[in-house]
Amino acid sequence: MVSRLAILSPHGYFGQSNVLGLPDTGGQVVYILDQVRALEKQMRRDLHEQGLDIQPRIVVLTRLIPDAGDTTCNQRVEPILGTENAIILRVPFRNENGEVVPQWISRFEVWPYLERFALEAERDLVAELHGRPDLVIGNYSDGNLVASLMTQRLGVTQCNIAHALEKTKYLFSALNWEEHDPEYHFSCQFTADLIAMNTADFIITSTYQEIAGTDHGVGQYESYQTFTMPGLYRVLQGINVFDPKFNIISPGADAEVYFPYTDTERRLSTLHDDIDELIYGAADQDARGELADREKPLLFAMSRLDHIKNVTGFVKWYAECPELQEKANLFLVAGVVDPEKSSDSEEQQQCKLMHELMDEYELDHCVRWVKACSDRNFNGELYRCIADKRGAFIQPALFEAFGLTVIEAMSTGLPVFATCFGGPFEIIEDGTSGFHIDPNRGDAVVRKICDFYERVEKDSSNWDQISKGALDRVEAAYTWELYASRLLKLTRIYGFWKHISNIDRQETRRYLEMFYGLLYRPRAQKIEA
Ligand code: UDP
Ligand code: LCN
Repeated sequence: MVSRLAILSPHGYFGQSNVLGLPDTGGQVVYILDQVRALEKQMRRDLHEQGLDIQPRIVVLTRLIPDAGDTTCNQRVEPILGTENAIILRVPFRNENGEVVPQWISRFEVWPYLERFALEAERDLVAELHGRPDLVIGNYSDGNLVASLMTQRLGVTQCNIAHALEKTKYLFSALNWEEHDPEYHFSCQFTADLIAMNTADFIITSTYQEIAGTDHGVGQYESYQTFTMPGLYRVLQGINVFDPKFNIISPGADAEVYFPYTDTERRLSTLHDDIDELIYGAADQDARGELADREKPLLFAMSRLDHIKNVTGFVKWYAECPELQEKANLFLVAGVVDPEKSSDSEEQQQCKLMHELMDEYELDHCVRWVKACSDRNFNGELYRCIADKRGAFIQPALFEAFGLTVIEAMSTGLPVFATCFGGPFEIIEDGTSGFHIDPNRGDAVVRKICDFYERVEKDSSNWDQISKGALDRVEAAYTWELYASRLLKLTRIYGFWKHISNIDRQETRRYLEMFYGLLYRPRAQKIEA
C-alpha cells in the first residue's frame, strides 16, 4: 500500500507561478508538479481498488526563500493546484549560526545548507503526515542527497531521479575539478551524487541513454562508474549501471495544456492578440528585434538562458546562413533581455553574448528575442500559434538530459529539430517524428533545416507528415498516466523487496557514512566559510 509520498527538490524557485525561466528553475519543477497530479490520481484509484478508505498525501519539500521576488517561494505551505491533498512545504536554509538565509542561492552553492535542511524538513514532514512516508523521492543532486540522509534515518524506501546531473555537461569536469571548484564545487556535487546513487533503493531515469549512454555519448550514470578527481580521490566502481535498481520511466507533457494545434475547439483564442504582440511587437526593455516579414514561418526556441542550452550558438549559425534567414524568422523566448535583471552570472554572460551577436550580424529585422514566459497555458498556445504558421521548434543544446520542451512542442504537432546529445536522441525518431541535430556541426544543422523547408515549399504535406509523426510518438510513449502507474508499481516492488529481504548493506552504509563525514561534510562547510 502506498499512500504517503515525500518529494524533495530543494534548489531553485519551486513554485506554481512566475518561476519558469528563472535561474535553476525549469523542467524539474514542471516535471514534479505534473508528476504529483498524476501520482495522486493513480494512488487514489489504487487505494480505492484495494478497498481502502484512505486519502493519499503527497508533500513536496523545497527551500523557503524569504526574498522571493514575484514568486510564492516565501510561503511555508502552498496547496498544489489540480490535486486534493498535495502540498508544497517550504523549509528555509540556515547558516551555521542558525539564521535563515534570505536570498536565492545557485544550485552550485547549496551544499553547506543541506544537512540542516534535511533534519528540519524531516521533522516538518513527519508532523505534516503524522508519521513516516512510504517513499521518499529525491530530485537532482541536492534532493537526492537529502533523500538519502532522510531515508537512512527513517528507514523508508528511497527513489532517485537525476534530471540533469552536471558531470556530463562540462567537458572533463572530474579531471579539471580543481579549476572548476571555486565556481561550481563539483567536488561536493559528485561526492553527493555517489553517496545518493548508492543508498537509493531504486533509480528512475527518463531514457535509456541516461543510464548507459550511446555509442557516441557517455550516460549520466555511466560517467560515475570510473573516474578520477586528481588529488582528491579515484573511483574504481562508483555505480553499476546494470544494477536492477535502474528503471526507465519517461515523463509526459500535460495533455490539458499541450494539445494539438488542430484541436480548434480547445484553442485559447483569447490569447491570440497577446501572442501576436509578443512575436511581432516593438522592441522594449524585455524584447529585442522587430520582425519585418510576418509571412515567413518561425523557428522557435524556448529555454533557460544557460550556456548548455546553446541558444546563442544557434543564433550564430542562423546569422551566418542567409539562405535560412530567407526561409524563416527566428523567435526566441529565453532568460532576460536586460542583463541587469539577472542575478545569475551564466545567464548574464549569455545575455550579453546574445546582444553582441544581434549587433554584429544586424539581426533585428529577422530575430525576435523576448524574456522568459512562465505561464504554461500561454506557452501551450504559443507553440500552437507557431504550428499554425508552419514553423518548427529548435532545441540546439550541447547536451539535454531529457528535454520537456521537446515533448511539449511535439504534443502540439510542431515539428522539432533537437540535439542528438541526451534525451531527444531517444524521444525523436530522426526523419519520422522530428529531426536530430548535432550541436557541434552548425553548418549541418542549418542545412538540415533549409532542406526541410525546401521540401515543405515543394509539397506542404512534408510538414504535416512530421507533425503527425510527433503527435503519434508522444501519445505512444510519453504520458503521465503511464508514468504514474509504472512508478507506483515499482514503489510496491522495491518497498516489498526491502521489507522482506532486509538486505544487510551495513558495509556499504558504513563506507558511505565515512565518505560523507570525512569528505563531503568538510568540503561543504568550506563553501560557507
Ligand atoms: N519554460 C517556460 N518558460 C521559459 C523557459 C522554459 O515555461 O521561458 C518551461 C518549458 O515549457 C518546460 C521547462 O520550462 O516545461 C523546461 O524544461 P526542459 O526539460 O526543456 O529544460 P530544463 O530547463 O529543465 O533544463
Ligand atoms: C532537467 C533538465 O535539464 C531537462 O533535460 C529535463 O527534461 C528536466 O530536468 C525534467 O527531468
